[in-house]
Amino acid sequence: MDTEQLTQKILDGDRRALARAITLVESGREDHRARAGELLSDLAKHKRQSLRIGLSGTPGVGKSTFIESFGMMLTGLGLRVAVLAVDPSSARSGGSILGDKTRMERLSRERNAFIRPSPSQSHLGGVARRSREAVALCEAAGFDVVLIETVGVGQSETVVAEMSDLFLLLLAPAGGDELQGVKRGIMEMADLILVNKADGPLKPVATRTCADYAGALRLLRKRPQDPEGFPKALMVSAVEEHGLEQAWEEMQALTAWRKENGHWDRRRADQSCYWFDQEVRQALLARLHTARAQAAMAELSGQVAEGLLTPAAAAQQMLQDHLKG
Ligand SMILES: Nc1nc2c(ncn2[C@@H]2O[C@H](COP(=O)(O)OP(=O)(O)OP(=O)(O)O)[C@@H](O)[C@H]2O)c(=O)[nH]1
Ligand SMILES: [Mg+2]
Repeated sequence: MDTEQLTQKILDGDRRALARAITLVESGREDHRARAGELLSDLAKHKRQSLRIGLSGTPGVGKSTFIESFGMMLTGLGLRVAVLAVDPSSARSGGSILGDKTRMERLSRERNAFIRPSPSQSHLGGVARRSREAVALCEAAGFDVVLIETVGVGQSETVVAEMSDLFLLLLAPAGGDELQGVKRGIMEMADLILVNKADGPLKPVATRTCADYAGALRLLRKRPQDPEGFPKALMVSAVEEHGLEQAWEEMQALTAWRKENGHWDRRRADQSCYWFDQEVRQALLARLHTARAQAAMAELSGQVAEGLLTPAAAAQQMLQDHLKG
Protein backbone atom coordinates (compact mmCIF):
# COMPACT_ATOMS: atom_id res chain seq x y z
CA MET A 1 0.00 0.00 0.00
CA ASP A 2 1.52 3.35 -0.94
CA THR A 3 1.40 6.36 1.33
CA GLU A 4 -1.47 7.97 -0.55
CA GLN A 5 -3.62 4.86 -0.16
CA LEU A 6 -2.73 4.56 3.51
CA THR A 7 -3.63 8.21 4.05
CA GLN A 8 -7.03 7.68 2.44
CA LYS A 9 -7.78 4.55 4.45
CA ILE A 10 -6.93 6.28 7.68
CA LEU A 11 -9.16 9.21 6.76
CA ASP A 12 -11.89 6.63 6.10
CA GLY A 13 -11.44 5.40 9.66
CA ASP A 14 -10.12 1.98 8.67
CA ARG A 15 -8.82 0.40 11.88
CA ARG A 16 -6.37 -1.96 10.19
CA ALA A 17 -4.81 0.90 8.26
CA LEU A 18 -4.59 2.84 11.52
CA ALA A 19 -2.83 -0.06 13.23
CA ARG A 20 -0.39 -0.31 10.32
CA ALA A 21 0.33 3.40 10.47
CA ILE A 22 1.00 3.22 14.20
CA THR A 23 3.44 0.38 13.58
CA LEU A 24 5.12 2.64 11.06
CA VAL A 25 5.54 5.55 13.50
CA GLU A 26 6.83 3.13 16.13
CA SER A 27 9.54 1.85 13.85
CA GLY A 28 13.10 3.05 14.26
CA ARG A 29 14.04 2.31 10.67
CA GLU A 30 15.20 5.30 8.68
CA ASP A 31 12.94 4.66 5.66
CA HIS A 32 9.94 4.01 7.93
CA ARG A 33 10.57 7.31 9.72
CA ALA A 34 10.62 9.14 6.43
CA ARG A 35 7.36 7.55 5.36
CA ALA A 36 5.75 8.18 8.73
CA GLY A 37 6.77 11.84 8.47
CA GLU A 38 5.17 12.15 5.06
CA LEU A 39 2.00 10.43 6.23
CA LEU A 40 1.67 12.62 9.32
CA SER A 41 2.18 15.79 7.30
CA ASP A 42 -0.49 14.73 4.79
CA LEU A 43 -2.96 13.87 7.53
CA ALA A 44 -2.28 17.07 9.46
CA LYS A 45 -3.69 19.07 6.53
CA HIS A 46 -7.14 17.73 7.35
CA LYS A 47 -7.03 19.35 10.80
CA ARG A 48 -9.23 16.73 12.43
CA GLN A 49 -9.43 16.94 16.17
CA SER A 50 -10.52 14.45 18.79
CA LEU A 51 -11.06 15.12 22.44
CA ARG A 52 -7.80 13.80 23.86
CA ILE A 53 -8.14 12.66 27.43
CA GLY A 54 -5.01 11.81 29.42
CA LEU A 55 -5.48 9.46 32.35
CA SER A 56 -2.96 8.76 35.06
CA GLY A 57 -2.97 6.75 38.24
CA THR A 58 -0.80 4.44 40.29
CA PRO A 59 -0.82 0.68 39.64
CA GLY A 60 -3.99 -0.98 40.85
CA VAL A 61 -6.06 2.19 41.13
CA GLY A 62 -8.37 0.90 38.39
CA LYS A 63 -7.22 2.57 35.17
CA SER A 64 -7.91 -0.43 32.97
CA THR A 65 -11.29 -1.05 34.59
CA PHE A 66 -12.19 2.63 34.28
CA ILE A 67 -11.18 2.80 30.61
CA GLU A 68 -13.28 -0.26 29.88
CA SER A 69 -16.40 1.11 31.65
CA PHE A 70 -15.97 4.68 30.51
CA GLY A 71 -15.11 3.60 26.97
CA MET A 72 -18.19 1.37 26.83
CA MET A 73 -20.34 4.27 28.03
CA LEU A 74 -18.93 6.49 25.27
CA THR A 75 -19.41 3.93 22.52
CA GLY A 76 -22.93 3.47 23.90
CA LEU A 77 -23.46 7.16 23.17
CA GLY A 78 -22.45 6.47 19.58
CA LEU A 79 -18.93 7.87 19.94
CA ARG A 80 -15.80 6.33 18.47
CA VAL A 81 -13.11 5.76 21.08
CA ALA A 82 -9.39 5.04 20.75
CA VAL A 83 -7.24 3.93 23.67
CA LEU A 84 -3.46 4.35 23.73
CA ALA A 85 -0.84 4.05 26.43
CA VAL A 86 2.34 5.89 27.32
CA ASP A 87 4.58 3.47 29.15
CA PRO A 88 8.21 4.46 29.48
CA SER A 89 9.08 1.64 31.88
CA SER A 90 9.71 -1.47 29.85
CA ALA A 91 11.02 -3.08 33.02
CA ARG A 92 7.56 -2.97 34.59
CA SER A 93 6.49 -6.38 35.69
CA GLY A 94 3.75 -7.85 33.57
CA GLY A 95 4.85 -6.01 30.45
CA SER A 96 3.23 -3.06 28.83
CA ILE A 97 0.13 -1.34 30.10
CA LEU A 98 -2.98 -2.27 28.25
CA GLY A 99 -1.30 -5.60 27.70
CA ASP A 100 -4.05 -6.84 29.94
CA LYS A 101 -6.75 -6.76 27.33
CA THR A 102 -8.63 -9.17 29.55
CA ARG A 103 -9.72 -6.18 31.63
CA MET A 104 -10.91 -4.49 28.47
CA GLU A 105 -12.55 -7.50 26.98
CA ARG A 106 -15.84 -5.81 26.19
CA LEU A 107 -14.27 -2.65 24.80
CA SER A 108 -11.80 -4.55 22.62
CA ARG A 109 -14.77 -6.25 20.93
CA GLU A 110 -16.55 -2.97 20.20
CA ARG A 111 -16.70 -1.97 16.57
CA ASN A 112 -16.33 1.70 17.49
CA ALA A 113 -13.31 1.20 19.71
CA PHE A 114 -9.63 0.89 18.91
CA ILE A 115 -7.18 -0.29 21.56
CA ARG A 116 -3.45 -0.15 21.10
CA PRO A 117 -1.09 -1.48 23.76
CA SER A 118 2.12 0.48 24.16
CA PRO A 119 5.31 -1.06 22.82
CA SER A 120 7.78 -1.63 25.61
CA GLN A 121 10.55 0.89 25.46
CA SER A 122 12.89 2.43 27.94
CA HIS A 123 13.61 5.81 26.46
CA LEU A 124 10.94 8.36 27.39
CA GLY A 125 11.82 10.72 24.53
CA GLY A 126 11.18 8.01 21.96
CA VAL A 127 8.00 6.90 23.69
CA ALA A 128 6.73 10.47 23.77
CA ARG A 129 7.14 11.02 20.06
CA ARG A 130 5.64 7.70 19.09
CA SER A 131 2.67 8.22 21.39
CA ARG A 132 2.08 11.75 20.17
CA GLU A 133 2.16 10.57 16.58
CA ALA A 134 -0.17 7.67 17.39
CA VAL A 135 -2.59 10.18 18.90
CA ALA A 136 -2.39 12.29 15.73
CA LEU A 137 -3.17 9.21 13.64
CA CYS A 138 -6.23 8.43 15.76
CA GLU A 139 -7.42 12.02 15.35
CA ALA A 140 -7.03 11.75 11.59
CA ALA A 141 -8.96 8.47 11.66
CA GLY A 142 -11.92 10.39 13.04
CA PHE A 143 -12.11 9.11 16.60
CA ASP A 144 -14.26 11.32 18.79
CA VAL A 145 -12.30 10.55 21.94
CA VAL A 146 -8.71 9.40 22.38
CA LEU A 147 -7.90 8.08 25.84
CA ILE A 148 -4.20 8.10 26.71
CA GLU A 149 -3.29 6.04 29.74
CA THR A 150 -0.14 6.27 31.79
CA VAL A 151 1.07 4.91 35.05
CA GLY A 152 2.18 7.58 37.47
CA VAL A 153 5.91 7.18 37.15
CA GLY A 154 8.55 9.85 36.66
CA GLN A 155 7.94 12.26 33.84
CA SER A 156 5.29 10.26 32.03
CA GLU A 157 2.44 12.39 33.41
CA THR A 158 3.96 15.53 31.94
CA VAL A 159 4.37 13.78 28.62
CA VAL A 160 0.73 12.71 28.62
CA ALA A 161 -0.55 16.08 29.82
CA GLU A 162 1.32 17.73 26.94
CA MET A 163 -0.57 15.63 24.42
CA SER A 164 -4.01 15.86 26.04
CA ASP A 165 -6.84 18.36 26.08
CA LEU A 166 -8.02 17.10 29.45
CA PHE A 167 -5.97 15.43 32.13
CA LEU A 168 -7.62 13.08 34.61
CA LEU A 169 -6.05 11.79 37.76
CA LEU A 170 -7.49 8.54 39.06
CA LEU A 171 -7.06 8.00 42.79
CA ALA A 172 -8.02 5.32 45.26
CA PRO A 173 -9.93 5.90 48.49
CA ALA A 174 -7.41 6.37 51.27
CA GLY A 175 -6.82 7.91 54.67
CA GLY A 176 -5.93 11.58 54.91
CA ASP A 177 -2.22 10.87 55.21
CA GLU A 178 -2.00 9.49 51.73
CA LEU A 179 -3.19 12.77 50.29
CA GLN A 180 0.40 13.83 50.78
CA GLY A 181 1.49 11.04 48.48
CA VAL A 182 0.20 12.85 45.40
CA LYS A 183 2.83 15.29 44.26
CA ARG A 184 1.75 18.88 44.04
CA GLY A 185 2.94 19.10 40.44
CA ILE A 186 0.62 16.27 39.45
CA MET A 187 -2.32 17.84 41.29
CA GLU A 188 -1.68 21.07 39.40
CA MET A 189 -1.93 19.27 36.08
CA ALA A 190 -5.27 17.61 36.80
CA ASP A 191 -8.50 18.94 35.30
CA LEU A 192 -10.54 16.33 37.10
CA ILE A 193 -9.63 14.12 40.02
CA LEU A 194 -11.64 10.92 40.04
CA VAL A 195 -11.72 8.96 43.27
CA ASN A 196 -12.38 5.44 42.04
CA LYS A 197 -13.74 2.42 43.92
CA ALA A 198 -16.50 4.47 45.52
CA ASP A 199 -18.56 1.36 46.09
CA GLY A 200 -19.34 -1.24 48.77
CA PRO A 201 -17.39 -0.92 52.02
CA LEU A 202 -14.99 1.60 50.42
CA LYS A 203 -17.72 4.16 49.77
CA PRO A 204 -17.43 6.13 53.06
CA VAL A 205 -13.63 6.33 52.71
CA ALA A 206 -14.05 7.42 49.10
CA THR A 207 -16.44 10.18 50.16
CA ARG A 208 -13.91 11.50 52.67
CA THR A 209 -11.01 11.19 50.21
CA CYS A 210 -12.99 13.06 47.58
CA ALA A 211 -13.77 15.89 50.00
CA ASP A 212 -10.09 16.05 51.00
CA TYR A 213 -8.99 16.40 47.40
CA ALA A 214 -11.69 18.92 46.62
CA GLY A 215 -10.28 20.96 49.51
CA ALA A 216 -6.73 20.53 48.31
CA LEU A 217 -7.71 21.63 44.79
CA ARG A 218 -9.28 24.82 46.13
CA LEU A 219 -5.94 25.73 47.70
CA LEU A 220 -4.12 25.60 44.39
CA ARG A 221 -3.47 28.70 42.37
CA LYS A 222 -6.33 29.45 39.98
CA ARG A 223 -5.45 28.59 36.38
CA PRO A 224 -6.59 30.85 33.54
CA GLN A 225 -7.86 27.86 31.55
CA ASP A 226 -10.47 26.95 34.17
CA PRO A 227 -14.00 28.25 34.64
CA GLU A 228 -15.41 28.65 38.15
CA GLY A 229 -15.44 25.37 40.07
CA PHE A 230 -12.64 23.61 38.16
CA PRO A 231 -10.56 21.53 38.68
CA LYS A 232 -13.08 19.23 40.37
CA ALA A 233 -12.90 16.07 42.42
CA LEU A 234 -15.59 13.46 41.78
CA MET A 235 -16.33 9.94 42.95
CA VAL A 236 -16.67 7.07 40.52
CA SER A 237 -16.93 3.33 40.59
CA ALA A 238 -15.45 1.76 37.49
CA VAL A 239 -16.73 -1.65 38.55
CA GLU A 240 -20.30 -0.60 39.33
CA GLU A 241 -20.22 2.03 36.59
CA HIS A 242 -21.31 4.85 38.85
CA GLY A 243 -20.45 8.48 38.32
CA LEU A 244 -19.22 7.94 34.78
CA GLU A 245 -21.98 9.98 33.14
CA GLN A 246 -21.40 12.82 35.56
CA ALA A 247 -17.67 12.73 34.91
CA TRP A 248 -18.35 12.85 31.16
CA GLU A 249 -20.72 15.81 31.61
CA GLU A 250 -18.05 17.70 33.54
CA MET A 251 -15.50 16.96 30.83
CA GLN A 252 -17.86 18.24 28.17
CA ALA A 253 -18.72 21.37 30.14
CA LEU A 254 -15.04 22.15 30.68
CA THR A 255 -14.23 21.49 27.03
CA ALA A 256 -17.06 23.70 25.80
CA TRP A 257 -15.98 26.54 28.06
CA ARG A 258 -12.37 26.28 26.95
CA LYS A 259 -13.37 26.25 23.30
CA GLU A 260 -15.56 29.33 23.73
CA ASN A 261 -12.85 31.18 25.56
CA GLY A 262 -9.96 30.44 23.23
CA HIS A 263 -8.14 28.16 25.65
CA TRP A 264 -8.60 25.03 23.55
CA ASP A 265 -6.81 26.44 20.50
CA ARG A 266 -4.18 28.19 22.57
CA ARG A 267 -3.35 25.03 24.48
CA ARG A 268 -3.01 23.04 21.28
CA ALA A 269 -0.74 25.70 19.81
CA ASP A 270 1.37 25.76 22.98
CA GLN A 271 1.64 21.99 22.91
CA SER A 272 2.84 22.00 19.30
CA CYS A 273 5.54 24.51 20.24
CA TYR A 274 6.47 22.45 23.28
CA TRP A 275 6.98 19.37 21.10
CA PHE A 276 8.91 21.35 18.51
CA ASP A 277 11.24 22.47 21.27
CA GLN A 278 11.55 18.89 22.55
CA GLU A 279 12.34 17.58 19.08
CA VAL A 280 15.15 20.11 18.66
CA ARG A 281 16.61 19.22 22.04
CA GLN A 282 16.39 15.50 21.34
CA ALA A 283 18.06 15.89 17.98
CA LEU A 284 20.89 17.90 19.50
CA LEU A 285 21.36 15.37 22.28
CA ALA A 286 21.38 12.57 19.74
CA ARG A 287 24.39 14.17 18.07
CA LEU A 288 26.29 13.78 21.32
CA HIS A 289 25.53 10.08 21.35
CA THR A 290 27.47 9.06 18.28
CA ALA A 291 30.57 6.95 18.86
CA ARG A 292 32.77 9.75 17.58
CA ALA A 293 31.20 12.32 19.90
CA GLN A 294 31.41 9.97 22.87
CA ALA A 295 35.10 9.41 22.21
CA ALA A 296 35.68 13.16 22.01
CA MET A 297 33.76 13.64 25.27
CA ALA A 298 35.97 11.08 26.99
CA GLU A 299 39.10 12.70 25.60
CA LEU A 300 38.05 16.20 26.65
CA SER A 301 36.90 14.93 30.04
CA GLY A 302 40.40 13.60 30.62
CA GLN A 303 41.89 16.97 29.84
CA VAL A 304 39.39 18.73 32.12
CA ALA A 305 40.22 16.28 34.92
CA GLU A 306 43.91 17.03 34.57
CA GLY A 307 43.29 20.75 34.61
CA LEU A 308 44.56 21.22 31.06
CA LEU A 309 41.25 22.71 29.92
CA THR A 310 38.56 24.57 31.83
CA PRO A 311 35.09 22.93 31.73
CA ALA A 312 33.78 25.87 29.70
CA ALA A 313 36.58 25.74 27.15
CA ALA A 314 36.19 21.99 26.74
CA ALA A 315 32.44 22.36 26.28
CA GLN A 316 32.94 25.04 23.67
CA GLN A 317 35.31 22.85 21.74
CA MET A 318 32.87 19.95 21.94
CA LEU A 319 30.03 22.07 20.59
CA GLN A 320 32.15 23.47 17.81
CA ASP A 321 33.26 20.04 16.67
CA HIS A 322 30.06 18.07 17.08
CA LEU A 323 26.92 20.16 17.03
CA LYS A 324 27.34 21.77 13.67
CA GLY A 325 24.96 20.46 11.01
N1 LIG B 1 -14.21 -2.09 44.33
C1 LIG B 1 -13.69 -1.67 43.18
N2 LIG B 1 -12.60 -2.27 42.67
C2 LIG B 1 -12.11 -1.80 41.50
C3 LIG B 1 -12.69 -0.71 40.80
N3 LIG B 1 -11.98 -0.48 39.69
C4 LIG B 1 -10.99 -1.38 39.68
N4 LIG B 1 -11.06 -2.19 40.76
C5 LIG B 1 -10.20 -3.33 41.09
O1 LIG B 1 -8.88 -2.88 41.32
C6 LIG B 1 -7.94 -3.83 40.79
C7 LIG B 1 -7.00 -3.12 39.82
O2 LIG B 1 -7.76 -2.67 38.70
P1 LIG B 1 -7.08 -2.31 37.31
O3 LIG B 1 -8.14 -1.75 36.46
O4 LIG B 1 -6.32 -3.46 36.79
O5 LIG B 1 -6.06 -1.21 37.76
P2 LIG B 1 -4.92 -0.48 36.91
O6 LIG B 1 -4.83 0.90 37.43
O7 LIG B 1 -5.16 -0.67 35.47
O8 LIG B 1 -3.63 -1.27 37.35
P3 LIG B 1 -2.23 -1.43 36.55
O9 LIG B 1 -2.55 -1.83 35.15
O10 LIG B 1 -1.50 -2.48 37.31
O11 LIG B 1 -1.53 -0.11 36.63
C8 LIG B 1 -8.75 -4.93 40.15
O12 LIG B 1 -8.85 -6.00 41.04
C9 LIG B 1 -10.09 -4.29 39.91
O13 LIG B 1 -11.14 -5.20 39.91
C10 LIG B 1 -13.87 -0.11 41.38
O14 LIG B 1 -14.48 0.82 40.85
N5 LIG B 1 -14.31 -0.63 42.55
MG1 LIG C 1 -4.04 -1.54 33.89
